Amino acid sequence: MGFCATQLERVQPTWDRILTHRFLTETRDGTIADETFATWMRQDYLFVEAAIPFLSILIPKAPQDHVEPLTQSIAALQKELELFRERAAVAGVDLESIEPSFVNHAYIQFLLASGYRESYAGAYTVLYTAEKAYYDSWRVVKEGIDPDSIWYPFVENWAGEAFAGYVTYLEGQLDRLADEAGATERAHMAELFELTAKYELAFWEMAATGGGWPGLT
Ligand code: MP5
Repeated sequence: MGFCATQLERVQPTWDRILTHRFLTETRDGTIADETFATWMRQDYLFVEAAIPFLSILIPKAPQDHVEPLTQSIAALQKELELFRERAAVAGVDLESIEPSFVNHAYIQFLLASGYRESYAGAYTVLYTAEKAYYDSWRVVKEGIDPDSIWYPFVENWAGEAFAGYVTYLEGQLDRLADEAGATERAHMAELFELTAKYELAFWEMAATGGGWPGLT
């Protein structure tokens, strides 16, 4: 079994909590409150903005055959930000003067620190786990959401065929990087995998409960 399959099995309890999270099931069933979805939109807009410098940091560390795919991923994120702005306009959600929630702030710091401090394989682990979590999460939503929902373009973005192909590509590459890593590095990659899965769960929980800071809201 490859590294990714092994890790997905290891973190399965967390992964199950992600995929059964009420944010996803309520979005799927069309019962999500507009303000709750708006919280996710504002916070994820900031997260995607931060993912651009994260990917940029990886480029100088990347093997040559990863440079073009990483560049393409950055271009895809720019398009994704456009999708957020377009949907926000449709839904009347204000994306101006927004601040990261506590959980989002922590996740963004973790993302950028991983980009700067970890080995390429370590940072790539964070990338794969976050993308895989979004793919699996939006597949849950796709199972029942009304295709006329104003949120459907987000479903198409992360649960469509193009993104599925991207996640499969990342999986193959991460398995290869893990094969090439030594035992110590591979164990650290496993920690980063688990931590990213926990952040993904925390992100849905934050979206469902509001984007405040402890003690302030
Ligand atoms: C992704 C995301 C997917 N947009 N937000 C979170 C919290 N996790 C993962 O990443 P991308 O870069 O939008 O495909």
